[in-house]
Amino acid sequence: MQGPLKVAFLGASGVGRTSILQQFFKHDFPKEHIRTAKRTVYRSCLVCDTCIRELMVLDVPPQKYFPIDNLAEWNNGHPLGLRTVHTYVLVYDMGNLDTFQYCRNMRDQILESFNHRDFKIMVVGNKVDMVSNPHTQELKDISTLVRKHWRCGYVECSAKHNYKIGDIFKELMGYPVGGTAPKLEFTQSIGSKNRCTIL
Ligand SMILES: Nc1nc2c(ncn2[C@@H]2O[C@H](COP(=O)(O)OP(=O)(O)OP(=O)(O)O)[C@@H](O)[C@H]2O)c(=O)[nH]1
Ligand SMILES: [Mg+2]
Repeated sequence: MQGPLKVAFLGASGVGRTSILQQFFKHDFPKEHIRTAKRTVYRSCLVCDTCIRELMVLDVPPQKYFPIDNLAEWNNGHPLGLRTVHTYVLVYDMGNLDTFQYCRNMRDQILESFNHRDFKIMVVGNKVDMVSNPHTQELKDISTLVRKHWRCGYVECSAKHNYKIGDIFKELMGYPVGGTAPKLEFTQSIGSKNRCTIL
């Protein structure tokens, strides 16, 4: 088996990073907003079809700046391990599109800070349940920008309703979920094919 797949969830405050991870790893949805004050690590083993992979996910407090080099990562006395990650998951709140700006900014900083591209970036739109019309031009533009121009995986989900949370992890495991804008129904999104399960 390969070493653990190391993933960092990044996003503006309150977009639902912790809720997504609590929903996936603990089958729980924290209704109150308790700000993440220090790094939390979730570990598990994922099985996706015939592929098994150890997973290590970092939930970190919102970062204004991505550490530009290893020294910067160590300098603040609390290294977060952000420079040794395989996939960065940039989360925004679909009910507050201003939070997408954080994703743009963080993506630019990540790309600028490395002289290699041995990592992936994916984008997650959370709180789709807060959006009355998921087919607005603004949301289509974000989806097109991420999928076609950035060439990144993109999932629209609701941590509250456990809707498409499994798809985030399928995508992380290398099974692109692609897809159209979600329908306004909240069912568990893990179908019988490409099943992604925690061991
Ligand atoms: N309606 C709705 N609310 C959500 C969803 N996901 C999270 N929330 C709510 O949004 C608030 C913030 O969620 P958190 O998971 O704490 O957000 P976070 O990104 O971890 O926030 P920080 O750690 O402060 O940066 C909480 O009140 C959650 O209940 C969702 O899918 N739908
Ligand atoms: Mg949090």
